[in-house]
Amino acid sequence: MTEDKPRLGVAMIGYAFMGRAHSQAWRNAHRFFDLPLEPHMTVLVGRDEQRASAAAKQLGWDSVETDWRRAIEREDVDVVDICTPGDTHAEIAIAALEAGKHVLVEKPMANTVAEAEAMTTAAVAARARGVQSMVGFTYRRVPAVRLAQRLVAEGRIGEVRQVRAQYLQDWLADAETPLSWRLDKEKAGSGALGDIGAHIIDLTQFITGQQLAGVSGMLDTFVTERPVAESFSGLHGTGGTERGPVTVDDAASFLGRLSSGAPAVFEASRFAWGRKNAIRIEVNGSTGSIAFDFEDMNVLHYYDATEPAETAGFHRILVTEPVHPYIEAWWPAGHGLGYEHGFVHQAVDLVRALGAGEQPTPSFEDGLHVQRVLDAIERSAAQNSTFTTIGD
Ligand code: SOE
Repeated sequence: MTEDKPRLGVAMIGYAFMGRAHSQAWRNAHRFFDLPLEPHMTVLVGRDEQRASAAAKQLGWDSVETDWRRAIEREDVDVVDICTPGDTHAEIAIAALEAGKHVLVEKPMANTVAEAEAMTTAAVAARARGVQSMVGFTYRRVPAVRLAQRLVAEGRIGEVRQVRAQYLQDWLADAETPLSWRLDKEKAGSGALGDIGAHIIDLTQFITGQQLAGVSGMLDTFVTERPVAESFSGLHGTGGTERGPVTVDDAASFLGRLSSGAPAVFEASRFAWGRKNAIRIEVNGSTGSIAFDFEDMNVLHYYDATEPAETAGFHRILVTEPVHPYIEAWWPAGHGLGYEHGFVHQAVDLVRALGAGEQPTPSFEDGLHVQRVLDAIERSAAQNSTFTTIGD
């Protein structure tokens, strides 16, 4: 069906939780959506040849490299998909862009503003040569989130007055959950702040169409030492008797002001027992509200204050109709989508932009702004939550 489409060779670096999520996206995108180019799962990169080969076989990659530098030199590679910890993003992304490869990088884009700036400089130079780049803020691609963004842009809730956003998980609430790279500042940059706080910053900016102009934050680390992992897979592992330090925040609480001056309240925690992947965002406007919770991800709640008071109330919109974003390519109404579909939609949007020779979104400029927000929250927290303006 898609045989005569031009080929798009993909190299994916890293094959843990995110690598698995991206692999199913590369496998399915062109099978469900009509794309201008056909992605090929050309090469998976991992340092340990045996483990990388086993992962490549399981996930469907054609070949393996143990050095990412070799992968970005390959002529059969057009896109480099970076699914490694944050401390490697800048070096790989810049080298790939300079080698003429399009780049998709997992969030947060980098560990520091300086790295994100260097990546953006490389992205701007590459764009002039037709080489594109994108940051993987996947939740933008959840149909209900897309619908929320559309309703706000169409003025269906009027002027944005207030936002409250939470990203709550509980995989660290057990003090015996062992250490992993996500708890190491050198590797991850920050803790809940960058890992999941970055998502709600991006979602807020995406849904409202506004940037955060300033923030005030608090960072807390509840468990400062944990068992060193003997084995780890996804977010869970087994620890031994040796213990090591946690060098990042466990929870980030922050306030922000959008460019319009509207206030936004945020909370990111990996310690919220019972909350597994609860991304909740509510936007109140002058004529209505929208509310979303990822734990019920096929639903968007919409309140239209212009309706007669007698019957007004939150509409529970089941976002599974063919008229809803991305749905037509999937299942009949009511059958619903899951976590993995956001990654497929991300691959779809990237490939469509590449086919059209356009810059995909979110761009590295968008990612850099999120990085600046993260940095401002850290600086604010270090100064007793002083309100900190986000610089250019
Ligand atoms: C861990 O908190 C994590 O895997 C994040 O790193 C991802 O971005 C999120 O999608 C799921 O949770």
